[in-house]
Amino acid sequence: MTVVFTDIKNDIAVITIDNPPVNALSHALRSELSNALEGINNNTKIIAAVIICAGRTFCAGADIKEFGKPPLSPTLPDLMEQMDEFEKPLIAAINGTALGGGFELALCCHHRVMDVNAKVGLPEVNLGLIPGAGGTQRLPRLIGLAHALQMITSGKPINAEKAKKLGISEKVSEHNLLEDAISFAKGADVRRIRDLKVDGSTEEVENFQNKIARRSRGFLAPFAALDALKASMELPFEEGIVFEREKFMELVSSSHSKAQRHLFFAERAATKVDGIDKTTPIRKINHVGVIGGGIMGCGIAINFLSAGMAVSLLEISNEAVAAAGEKIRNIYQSMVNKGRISEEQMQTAINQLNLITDYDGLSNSDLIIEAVFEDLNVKKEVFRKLDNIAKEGAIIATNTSFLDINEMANVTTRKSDILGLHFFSPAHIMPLLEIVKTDDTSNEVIATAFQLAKNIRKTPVLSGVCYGFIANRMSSCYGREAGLLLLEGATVEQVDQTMFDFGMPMGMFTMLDMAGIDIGVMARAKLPNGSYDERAFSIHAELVEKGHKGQKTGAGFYLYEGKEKKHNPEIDKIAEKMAHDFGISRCRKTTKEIEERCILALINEGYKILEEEIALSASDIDVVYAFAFGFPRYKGGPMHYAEHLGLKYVVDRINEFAVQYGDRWWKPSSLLVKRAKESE
Ligand code: T1G
Repeated sequence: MTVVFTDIKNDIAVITIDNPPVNALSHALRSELSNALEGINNNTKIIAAVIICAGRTFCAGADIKEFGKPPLSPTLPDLMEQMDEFEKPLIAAINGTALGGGFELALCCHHRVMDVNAKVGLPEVNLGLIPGAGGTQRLPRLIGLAHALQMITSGKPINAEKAKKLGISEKVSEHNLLEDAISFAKGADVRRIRDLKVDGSTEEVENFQNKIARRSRGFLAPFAALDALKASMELPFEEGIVFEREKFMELVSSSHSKAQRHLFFAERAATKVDGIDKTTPIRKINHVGVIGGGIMGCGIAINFLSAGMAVSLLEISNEAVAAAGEKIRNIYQSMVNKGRISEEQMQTAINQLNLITDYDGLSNSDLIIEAVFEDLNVKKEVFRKLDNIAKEGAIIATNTSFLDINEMANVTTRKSDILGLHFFSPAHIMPLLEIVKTDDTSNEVIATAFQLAKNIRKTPVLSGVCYGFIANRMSSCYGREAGLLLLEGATVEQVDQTMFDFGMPMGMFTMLDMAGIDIGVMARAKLPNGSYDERAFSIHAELVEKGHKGQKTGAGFYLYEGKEKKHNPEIDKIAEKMAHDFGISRCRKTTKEIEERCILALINEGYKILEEEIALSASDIDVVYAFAFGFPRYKGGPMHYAEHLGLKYVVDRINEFAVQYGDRWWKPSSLLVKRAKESE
């Protein structure tokens, strides 16, 4: 299939790239573009050329699927070099998102004309890479080091207005991009970015290193990008290009980049569900009802308000609903204060909010999400009421994070319209949305939920019904091992530091103190005896009994004095007493054991979830854990990490733990054992 077309308009050549879905710079595209450029260069009747892309976007980068395979010529750097030697003015006409290699290709053109809605960016760090086709050498020459540092280490694209301000593009096209690019080409000259000097200093790079240290902790790519940007100042252009390429080749075969590329495709694969495709009807969701004005209810409402939908938020009294309104307003005001949104955007969103105290106010809602207290009977009562007042075809959802949604659906007459939409706290920030289907949820309702997730910019993953679905069910196993390790002699700080060093945003006990230890204790109190390890959560229960619920009470697994977090000696005493009561011997725990107990517990439970078909795929589980709990993306998620460790090694370690600690929990999933054999 041909993907590059050349058309001559008077004395201007128009090269159209058409390689759906995102004009990725595959080998076929590179070869055909190289041939087209050569032809135009040798055609004396042509004075200039425009490169434009068909479809929704300019080239969105190198073809990620080609990474890890033997490079085919012309490679992207070959093509860039050819474009650098192009003798006629070359104009890039940019629509959609020119990203990575696509933006680097545009930087090899002599001028750039951008559609008013277009964006440009170098997001390679999100794939564990650095720009590998000249981006780290050309961008700082064009816009200065400071802006290049920001764009390349954050990976965030910028819009046409900002790109014009920075001098990336010389024209913003409001209406007809091709015409504007052709008319620009008529008067254009040959201007090579490679000939420019970098405006900046090496100190800037060092200062920037400190600035990104915290947010890029554990990642390789952002720091490799700093080295390449430093080289852009210290080395001549050609040597800088060689330096960049060496760094790129190191990264492309690294486990970090393999893991981050895995997550890139896993996130997209999670939206593909058997039985659901473009023909599956999707319901229109213009008006959303939210029941419960607590932290979760308000966060959920903000997602829909920010996406331009009307929201009715219901609470039991005028005081309570007014307080919820205030909470939402304060969250928006802090977004304005941080410059994330404009005053006007805040007002537009808040104007869509309707505060109510009567269920009848939800009778026209297309979707109703309940976020009331986590009690099955309370939720069933809400579902009964909604069944009476909701209009036909309305979707009714629960934000429960662990309760049985089938039981909620069974009290209604519209079971196929019921599902779980499980947001993570803070709901207006955390990217993951666990879509939980019951035994009866229709494909139409599931498809509508996936579309909705896209509209509110969430990363959706489908889960079946079980206690805690995918996310919290796995977390409870990690939490179990963390609790047992305290009884066996590890300290709170040791367990948290180990998991922090592993790459988690924080340790289990810091997370529990932040979320509130009482939430888990209350949830477990409703579980049948023996369904969880009481020993592992005995310290949690003791703390809550003493009124120590975490940060909100100034004491939990740590003591809190203002922002300061301190060791809580009470924990050591409780742990010793509980260990004695349960007959658990105590000794010094190694970091290796702590890490493996916590991570292998996650992995084993992941395989059980897969076995029970609660999750559709291992990569879905990776997306859940990376996007809900911040599992280090450069490790790809627990299931990808298990492959990295080697499944045989994982099974052997689990069996060793079974010998040491019993096989109540350390029984390898049969699917894991089977996969380990296959992998051998
Ligand atoms: N290579 C291969 N496939 C790609 C791709 C790419 N670069 N980008 C997207 N796809 C596939 C994607 O998997 C999906 O496939 C379909 O296209 C639609 O994507 C040398 C080293 C452009 C903003 O990091 O950010 O250049 O699931 O669902 O939501 O320096 O795709 O349908 O089978 O995401 O509209 C740098 C990656 C590469 C950009 C569109 N580029 N892409 O978002 O659609 S590295 C990137 C995106 C590089 C050079 C280096 C987004 C998008 P399928 P989609 P979307």
